[in-house]
Amino acid sequence: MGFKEGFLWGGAVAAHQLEGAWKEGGKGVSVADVMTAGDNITKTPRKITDGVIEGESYPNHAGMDFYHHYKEDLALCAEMGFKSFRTSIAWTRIFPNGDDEFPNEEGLQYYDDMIDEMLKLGIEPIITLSHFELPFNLAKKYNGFMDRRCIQFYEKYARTCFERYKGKVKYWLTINEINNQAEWRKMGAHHIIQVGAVLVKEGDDVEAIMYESAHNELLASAVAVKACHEIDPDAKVGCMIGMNGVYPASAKPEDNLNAQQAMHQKYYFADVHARGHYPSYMLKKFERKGYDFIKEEDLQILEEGKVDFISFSYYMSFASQFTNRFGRTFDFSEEDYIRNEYLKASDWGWQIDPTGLRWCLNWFNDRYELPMIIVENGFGAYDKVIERTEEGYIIDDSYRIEYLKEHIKAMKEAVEYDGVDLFGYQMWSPIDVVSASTGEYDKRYGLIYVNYNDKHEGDFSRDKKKSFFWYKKVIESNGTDLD
Ligand code: BGP
Repeated sequence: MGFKEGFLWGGAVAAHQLEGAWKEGGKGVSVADVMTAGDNITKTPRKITDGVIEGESYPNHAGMDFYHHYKEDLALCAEMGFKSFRTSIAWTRIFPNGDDEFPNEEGLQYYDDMIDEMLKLGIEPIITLSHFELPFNLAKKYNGFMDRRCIQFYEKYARTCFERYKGKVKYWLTINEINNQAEWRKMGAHHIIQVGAVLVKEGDDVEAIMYESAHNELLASAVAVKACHEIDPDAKVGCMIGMNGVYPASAKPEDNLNAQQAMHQKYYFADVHARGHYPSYMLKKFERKGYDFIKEEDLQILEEGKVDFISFSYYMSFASQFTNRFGRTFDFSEEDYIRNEYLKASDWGWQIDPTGLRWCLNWFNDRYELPMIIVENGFGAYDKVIERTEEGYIIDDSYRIEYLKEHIKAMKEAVEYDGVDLFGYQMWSPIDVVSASTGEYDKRYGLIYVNYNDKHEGDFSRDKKKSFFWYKKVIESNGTDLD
């Protein structure tokens, strides 16, 4: 019973949200570098500017200064007993413009040192190749993944990383939350630029753009999987899906079918990654809409680039109601989401649903029967600094402990009762980071506090929260001591 030996307990971060040093070490400008700070209180969304504009505030430029603090941060993770650490490589540290002829040695060396540091501490690196930080030049010059040349640029970047870190990195993830963009109706251009560096203009057919650029991203992922298998046969490559299951609002058959269609629309990406081909329901949709971007030769590329495992993030669940918006086609729109009266939500409206994690683990398992790892799960909150306690913490984040505890319990049930093949759990994020959706510093997820805030006060010093000590015990006991 319980988690297997060597279970990869740990935490996950992303380069653009943590590293800062946006101009150091030969780094180029990424799409994250042109995203301004938003604000949850005033409901101000992040803006994507046309390059870096003076007078605007870009939180990813400083991040949490992990670039200079990574040794200290990794040592703190090791103190908690981390078995794994997930971060991403910033594409722009390796190929500053995305289409450069040669890689930037300083960037390659930086990650060499960071990965060596993890290995020295007995921490398994899990590396994401693309986590919302594509070169901005690819967006400007090619309109990102709308242009098939970006598949080659991504392949070159991926091959460079596989060759350089061969034998050191055993787990790679191709594209972070590739499926987020399926929610383009709610998020607009935001996710499409984050995932694919595609700039959407007024009057564009966003739906057509989303499906076509996503297809090219799926091809890029497949090409990378194949390349990794050739270069380092011992390494494994996974997809990364942003998983937040959709429940029907009621037992009404139409609500049920609508929720199923929502799952199709949001998660067909996983079908392509894991099965190597599009599911029939998507091919039918493309036929209905007259999309013809899938070429004959693409089929083999997808078939040869099936992933070895599934990785996913899980924060919340959704519920949807049939509104007849699209009639009997049951095409889904996230505008049909309703508030789930059985769930509480965070200050950002994210509905807290630990049971849903077990549901999602089973959904993946039933469909693909592949090994799985949870690479993000956590609670964003406004933390309050208190006097240092005798135990040594300065934040009492019992709410975060509660969230993580209940989710770990649900994941344990999925392992013990449902027999899902789970090889790791990484909470998001061990260190406070800049929020991806809002660009806020004050939306904190960390077990480790970073002294910096939305008012740009602080010195980036690190300190422990109550959850730091709790998670250490969880790992020490391999998930048996959750109190
Ligand atoms: C996922 C992203 C992460 C991360 C997390 C929390 O969507 O992969 O990059 O940020 O969500 O989201 P946020 O930072 O918006 O609270």
